[in-house]
Amino acid sequence: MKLWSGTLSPFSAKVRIVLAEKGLAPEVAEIPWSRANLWGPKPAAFLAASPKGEVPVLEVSGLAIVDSTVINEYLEEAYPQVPLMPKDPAARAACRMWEDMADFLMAEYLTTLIREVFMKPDGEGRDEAAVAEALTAFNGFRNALEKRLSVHTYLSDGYSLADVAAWLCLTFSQSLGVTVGERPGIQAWYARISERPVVQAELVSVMAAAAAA
Ligand SMILES: N[C@@H](CCC(=O)N[C@@H](CS)C(=O)NCC(=O)O)C(=O)O
Repeated sequence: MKLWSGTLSPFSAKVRIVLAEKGLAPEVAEIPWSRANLWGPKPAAFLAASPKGEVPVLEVSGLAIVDSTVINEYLEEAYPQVPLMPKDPAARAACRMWEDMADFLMAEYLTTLIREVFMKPDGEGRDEAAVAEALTAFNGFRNALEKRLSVHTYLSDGYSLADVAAWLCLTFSQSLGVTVGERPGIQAWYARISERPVVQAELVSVMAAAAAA
């Protein structure tokens, strides 16, 4: 098994956490990120495996699996010994919807914050309307999370793929100025997820890469 991954890619982080939670340690090939070049260079072997030129990609027995959600569902089916989804079909649908919501925010609005906040640290030329739209979207997500987490321990029935995606969405957006605010349900859940050794190791690695970027 081989993972094409980017340390600063939240979608790659989703897969790294799930692999580690399941006790899997594939060979990892890094696609670097820099302020000057963004993602790249991208080796020919990576571009052959990834039609969109995006990380993550998991190569398994000659098959290149793309998209973090598809990869994680493959891992869930191939390595069910450490389950990260509930069994009940309705609960599985709810789990997938949380993951999809987190993925949507990361794809649409984390990108905005990276472009407008991370890449323009002095604020010059910043598209404030785009930033405001992103902050509103993150606020709506945090409200939905708080509604669930003020009465439940996890987003699904037990720690799941949904918690991994939502935790990454909050972690990456917090590093770009989105705060959780007075939301005790999220705060307790965030601390609970962060305590997991696999998640803690991922956090250390991402923070070190972000500091160096
Ligand atoms: N839907 C995809 C999104 C993957 C994605 O957007 N990856 C970004 C990094 S976070 C990427 O590789 N971008 C390459 C580029 O923009 O050149 C997934 O869930 O894996």
